[in-house]
Amino acid sequence: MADARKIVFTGAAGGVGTMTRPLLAKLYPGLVLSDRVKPKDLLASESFVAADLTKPDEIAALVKGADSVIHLGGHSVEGSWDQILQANIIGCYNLFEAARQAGVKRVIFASSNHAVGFYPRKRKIRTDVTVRPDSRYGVSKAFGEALGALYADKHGMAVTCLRIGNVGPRPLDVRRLSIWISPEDIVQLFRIGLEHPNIRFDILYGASDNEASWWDNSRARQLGYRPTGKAEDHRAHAEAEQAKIRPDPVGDLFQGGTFCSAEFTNDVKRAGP
Ligand code: 15L
Repeated sequence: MADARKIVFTGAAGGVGTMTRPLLAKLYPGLVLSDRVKPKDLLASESFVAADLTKPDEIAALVKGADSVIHLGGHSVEGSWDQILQANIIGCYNLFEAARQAGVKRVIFASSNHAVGFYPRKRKIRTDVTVRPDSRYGVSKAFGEALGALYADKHGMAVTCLRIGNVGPRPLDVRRLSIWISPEDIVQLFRIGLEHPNIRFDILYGASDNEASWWDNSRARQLGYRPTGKAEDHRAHAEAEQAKIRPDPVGDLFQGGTFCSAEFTNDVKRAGP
C-alpha cells in the first residue's frame, strides 16, 4: 500500500539516486523524485518534479505538502567556489528554508566523509569530532550539517545527516574498503531517517559493515542499523584496482584520499589533527 506521506527525493538523477531508486520505489511507492533533468527510466510508482536548488520558488513548489525530504541534490565532488556556492551552500539553504516554510517534518541530508577528510587513516573517529574538511566540497557538507542542526534545534525538524563514504556495488580501491556502503545499506539509513521516532538531530556514517572502517558508527547501530554489506568480501578486487593507481604521498595518509592531495601546498606534517 502506498505511503500516504509525500516524500521528496532530490538529486534523483545522480549516481546514488540512480542506484537507490529501485529499492526505494518498493518501500515508498509514490516517491516524488526531483533533479534538474528527468531520469529516463521513470517507474509507474514514481513521479517527477524538475527543480533547480538555486531557485527558491522551484524548491518551494517541490516541497509543498511534503512530510519528508531525502536531500541528495547538489554538486557531489570538488568544484570551483562558484559551483559549490550555488549548488551546495545556497542550494542547501534554499532546501532547508523551503522545507521549514512547508512544515516538512524530516530531512535526511547527504553529507560526506569529506567533511572530515583530513583525519588520519590510522585514527578511528566518532560522529562528534570537529569537522576537518578536505575540500570546498567538504566545507559545504559541514555547512549542510550545521544548517541541519539549526533547523533541528530552532524549528524541531528531525534531521539525519549521513556522512556517506562511497556508494556502489563494491569497493573501488583500498581506501574504499574502509568507507564503502552498498545501495541496500544506504537505503536502510534513509529509512531510519524517515521513520525512527527518536531522531532529533543525528550524524551517522554512511558505511557498510567494513572490517577496516575508520568510523565509530555506534549511534547508527543504536537506531537499528544492521548493515549487510562487507567490504572485506571484495578485498581482492579492491587491491587489484589499487595496484593500477600511483601512490599518493598526501592522500594515502588521510581518510579523504585524493580530495586531500588536490591543490595541497602544506607540509604534510602540519596537516590534519
Ligand atoms: C563523495 O562524497 C563523492 O560524492 C563521491 O563521488 C566519492 O568521491 C566519495 O565521496 C569518496 O570519498 O569516495
